Amino acid sequence: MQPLGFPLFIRITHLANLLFLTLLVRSGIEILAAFPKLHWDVGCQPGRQWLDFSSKAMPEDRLWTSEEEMEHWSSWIALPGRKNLGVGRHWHFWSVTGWLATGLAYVVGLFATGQWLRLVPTSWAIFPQAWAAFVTYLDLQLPPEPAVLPFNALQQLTYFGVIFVLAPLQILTGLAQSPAIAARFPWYAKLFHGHQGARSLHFLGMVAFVLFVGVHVATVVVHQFGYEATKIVLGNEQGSHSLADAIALGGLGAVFSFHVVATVWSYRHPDRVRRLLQLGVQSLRSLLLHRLESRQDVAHPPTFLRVNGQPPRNPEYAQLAATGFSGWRLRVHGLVAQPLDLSLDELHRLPYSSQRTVHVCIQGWTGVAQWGGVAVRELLERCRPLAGARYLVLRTLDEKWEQPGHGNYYTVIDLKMARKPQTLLAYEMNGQPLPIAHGAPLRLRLESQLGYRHAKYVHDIELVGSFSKAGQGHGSWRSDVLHYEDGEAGI
Ligand SMILES: Nc1nc2c(c(=O)[nH]1)N[C@H]1C(S)=C(S)[C@@H](COP(=O)(O)O)O[C@H]1N2
Ligand SMILES: [Mo]
Repeated sequence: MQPLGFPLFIRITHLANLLFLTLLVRSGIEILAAFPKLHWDVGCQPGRQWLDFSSKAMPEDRLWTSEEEMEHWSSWIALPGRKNLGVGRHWHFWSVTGWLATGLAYVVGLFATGQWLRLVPTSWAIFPQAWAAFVTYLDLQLPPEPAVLPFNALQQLTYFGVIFVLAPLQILTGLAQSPAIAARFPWYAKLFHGHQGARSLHFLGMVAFVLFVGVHVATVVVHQFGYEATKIVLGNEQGSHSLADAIALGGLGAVFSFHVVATVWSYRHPDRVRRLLQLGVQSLRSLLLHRLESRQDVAHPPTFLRVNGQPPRNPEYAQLAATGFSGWRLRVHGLVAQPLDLSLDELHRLPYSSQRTVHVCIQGWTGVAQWGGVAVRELLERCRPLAGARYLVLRTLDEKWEQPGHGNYYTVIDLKMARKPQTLLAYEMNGQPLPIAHGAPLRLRLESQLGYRHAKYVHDIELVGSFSKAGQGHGSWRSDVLHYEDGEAGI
């Protein structure tokens, strides 16, 4: 057999892989900073985390929100760093798309060129050989250069494990954290012990990747940097060492510069970054996920549920709350044949639905609750949307006093999402009237979507043809202000 060198496709995919992996790690750390704790259980009960990256204690004498648990991490480890979950997620999803394309090109290339032989062990002898190499390393010696492969049995086994076991596991645990997938295929999330199990395993996989890259680079260096680098960069051993070193350093420099530009640009123009990074990625996501309908009927009993978004403090809301919401009304108007104006009692007389579901906050925590109320489709049947109606803008009594100047909290859903059976306006939680902290008197439940779309304190629903005039036009308050995914829910 011919010695297997380092063909061009392997060299190019290595460089692309290095870029995407480092972007994934940094943006992943940014996402972790938004809820810097790891749990195994769906309830994320404070104190029950198995790993904690935060020393902050939450106050016991007042209502705190999950946003206060976020950590501010440096750009040296997080992309972009300093509490930028929204932009960090755009980088993560953009990079994972590039990383998957690179991985696909690599694996197709391996099998198309016969190079798969370099990775896929074809004899059981690999195990004793790998052990022998391991023992040699422990003696601080280098194993002998193998004849056919440019690396030894231990390296081969590790590479095989990384590409065919670790990488697929990262993909599968990543998918299990999508609320749309977990809501439609609850059995799938259960394979990983639910969202929190998947999140914990995804973190451990990231640590394994970082260790692998570190050890991989170190072994290449100790196996005589000049010799290996010449092979890797120029594809043969005859080329000039200094040229090879220059190209290798140039590649590393390009990856480093990309990170610097990405970080600075994320701070300066987060909206442009979102627009650019969502190109293609958003349509792919919508194509894969938008059709998925929540079918949750969770057996797990209700758990602790964090609060996110403080209750409103405006006098109008205070007065309604003081009278048990007796003067409160829900208006449904806009492009409808029959506008509605309902009191809480009238809502209670409409057909009742109830569902027990997992709430998934974009920050990473989850919890289980039983929600009761009126399905949005019941309201649609009564108001009869006109032909031009495409979206529902759900407005709230929440002026967001914590971050003034951005208008009231709101969210946009399209008619298709609105008609899904588990799209619910809830006035009950766990069999009790909805508490103020969780959105009294009425809040949206959108079981295939992230928590920030589930507007609390809803009092006004407008049917529109376009939502460009709602808020700043990005489809939700947190998309406007925190650069979360834009468009209507589910896009
Ligand atoms: N009015 C309003 N609704 C809101 C928010 C908010 O800040 N204001 N936060 C959202 C976010 S990010 C989450 S995770 C959920 C949390 O719901 P809970 O507080 O009932 O647990 O509410 C969503 N609805
Ligand atoms: Mo959230």
